[in-house]
Amino acid sequence: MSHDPTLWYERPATEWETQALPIGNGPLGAMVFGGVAAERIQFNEKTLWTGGPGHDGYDFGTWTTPRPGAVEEVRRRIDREGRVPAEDVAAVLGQPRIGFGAYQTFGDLWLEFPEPGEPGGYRRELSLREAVARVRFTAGGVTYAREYFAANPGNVIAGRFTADRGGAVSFTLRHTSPRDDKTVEAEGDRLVIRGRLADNGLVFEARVRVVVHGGTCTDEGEAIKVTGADSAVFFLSAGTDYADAYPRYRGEDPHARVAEAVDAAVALGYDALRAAHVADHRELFDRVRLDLGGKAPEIPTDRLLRGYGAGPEAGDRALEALLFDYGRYLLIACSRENDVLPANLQGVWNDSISPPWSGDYHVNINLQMNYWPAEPVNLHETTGPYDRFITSLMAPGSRTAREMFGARGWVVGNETNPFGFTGVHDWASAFWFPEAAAWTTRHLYDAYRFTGDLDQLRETAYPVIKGAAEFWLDFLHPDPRDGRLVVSPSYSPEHGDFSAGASMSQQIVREVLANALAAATTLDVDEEFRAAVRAALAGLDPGVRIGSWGQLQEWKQDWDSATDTHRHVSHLYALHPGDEIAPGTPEAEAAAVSLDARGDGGTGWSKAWKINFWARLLDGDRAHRMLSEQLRGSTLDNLWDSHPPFQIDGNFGATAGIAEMLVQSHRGEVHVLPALPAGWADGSVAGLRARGDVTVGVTWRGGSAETITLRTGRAGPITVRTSIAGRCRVHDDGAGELRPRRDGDALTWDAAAGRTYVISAREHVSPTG
Ligand code: FUC
Repeated sequence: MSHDPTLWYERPATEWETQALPIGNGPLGAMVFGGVAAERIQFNEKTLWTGGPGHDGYDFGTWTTPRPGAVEEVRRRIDREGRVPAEDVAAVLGQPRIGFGAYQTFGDLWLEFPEPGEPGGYRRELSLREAVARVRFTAGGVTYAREYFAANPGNVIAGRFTADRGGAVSFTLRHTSPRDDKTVEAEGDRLVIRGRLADNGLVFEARVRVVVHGGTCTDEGEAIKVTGADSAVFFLSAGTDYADAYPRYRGEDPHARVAEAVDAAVALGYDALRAAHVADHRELFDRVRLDLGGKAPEIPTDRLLRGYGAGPEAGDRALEALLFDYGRYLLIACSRENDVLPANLQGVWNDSISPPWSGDYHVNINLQMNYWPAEPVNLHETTGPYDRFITSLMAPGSRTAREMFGARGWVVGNETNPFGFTGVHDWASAFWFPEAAAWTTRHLYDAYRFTGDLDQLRETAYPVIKGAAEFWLDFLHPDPRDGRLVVSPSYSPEHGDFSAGASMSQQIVREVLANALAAATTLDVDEEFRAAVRAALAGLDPGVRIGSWGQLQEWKQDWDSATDTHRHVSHLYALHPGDEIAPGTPEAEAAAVSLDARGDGGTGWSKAWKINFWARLLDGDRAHRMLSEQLRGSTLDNLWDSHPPFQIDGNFGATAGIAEMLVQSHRGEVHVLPALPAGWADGSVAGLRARGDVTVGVTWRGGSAETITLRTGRAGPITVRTSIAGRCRVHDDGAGELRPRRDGDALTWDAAAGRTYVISAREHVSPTG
């Protein structure tokens, strides 16, 4: 059966946010509208940002004048009074934000076609497997077809216009944007958009070239005019002189790069470029395949979404699987190994010069959530720009650590930009979160757990993790109440008062210290540092407490309200994304009490987080309920997640959550179908990744695994937890039938590298097992 997950619609998009369809290659993104008489292709290049060096007074968020003793003053007040309003802390430690900047649209390409007459048979679609957007309709007896893709090889966006009658392709192509700090020139088959952002002097350039078959192509003012062609194609590339290099953040003029990319695409030709693009995309996309037992009914995606929960069961399953695939598609489209910047709050897509939250990098959950699915869904390559971005924060972040906190290591606050903003601003409920640095390094260590790549751990990950841990070695504070080491000032993201030792603060610090210690031990380096980390861990307040109504406490004191439905469920960090709280423990039960109290509502990303929480609690039905809440209340017609407004983290959180329902790998075991909901009775998944360098597939029927396939990248003991452990056979493709150790639901054996092990259910087990 061919597997071609597709979003499709019967009308052109009229709204950017809810209807247009995203294509992207990492650095470049575009939104396709599919208009009949006028096609709009809004596009982006991920480094086109205002703010930073070049903007007058940019200070990286560090204090413009030293404030000796300011942090200690807040600490002392917290020691005395227990809790301090966020506004009071911001008045002492905050400062107005200068030159933070915002992610910018590059503008729109408009293609105006001669009025074709009333269209019939209109279809607009996005193939997730090919990463190609298509539009097709018939008008005046002619069938018109257009398609668009963003190729990572060659770094161009391409479009093709065809008709089934010769000479029927005519249009005028122009560029518009809300900027006046640019020029647009057309010359022959070329359009050049070039300028320097008035805000910070960043140089930007985009180029388009049009190639026609038959007909003519001429410049006309600031536009290109195609007349009477059999078919036409365009190639677009764009860039800026941004470089991910502290302190100037500037590199080469983009001109040569952009011109070469477009000329190379013209020389290669549309068909060859398209073939290279599809192959490149499918190498990543085809690694995973999910079937929830629902063949997609022939219903357009917007109607499928509206009918969700009320329509045919098969449609619901198909939509859930489509949302999962879409998360994988979007991650590939907005974060690639050759990208300069990671996926921002909107991935790479933004039609505005003042997008929500600047289209920035919020690091009190959102950027991290963007990358939650990457390892589990076998897209390690997409994490390159994330890891590099975190690493690049060390230079400005160590200055901030020194100047504001008097600490070694490095730090970043609640949100950051591409220009090393590692300090503070003065929005009281969101200005202070130095734990963010430690949290971002979670991926660096976790990637090692997935891949087992020691070189990467040694060379790239460890120094960054160590730096984040070192900061806390210097900045932890003995709590006068009990002598335990606490974070102070501590602020549970965007919620409540400042205090000492909020649960999330403690859980994150514990994790970074534990990861730094484990990494240093594995690499056999830094004895002294290891001793200091061990001592800190021994003295650290645990940050996991069960409160008076059975809940997990959000703060060290029992201040939680049972009627509070705040979207951040920060105190459950140790359950997810952390792994300190294991299912079946009293702490896990308390986490469930907290989750019940917070309810099933929230912003898009908050619902996505709750899918993951319930999956970790092994409650597949609740995880499924959260997935349906997200689909019903926080998903737009183009299946983008809505905060509201559009924010891409929820897409990635949902994809991660679905993966987490199917395969988990925490605390040293691969757990297959840990949280399968009743509604997913039959299905299969292939290509998911588990920690320990294992690739996992499973088919299930009647809610129970039939066949589990494990491909091991490395030799070593492996433990697999599955409900069929007591009635299964294990087959090794190298050595035949295997006799694993059996302990309840767990099977353990010594795996060889590069083998495939197949666990199959059988109805009767012989007494010897
Ligand atoms: C966090 C959240 C908000 C929003 C913003 C971008 O601060 O609390 O809901 O998602 O990031």
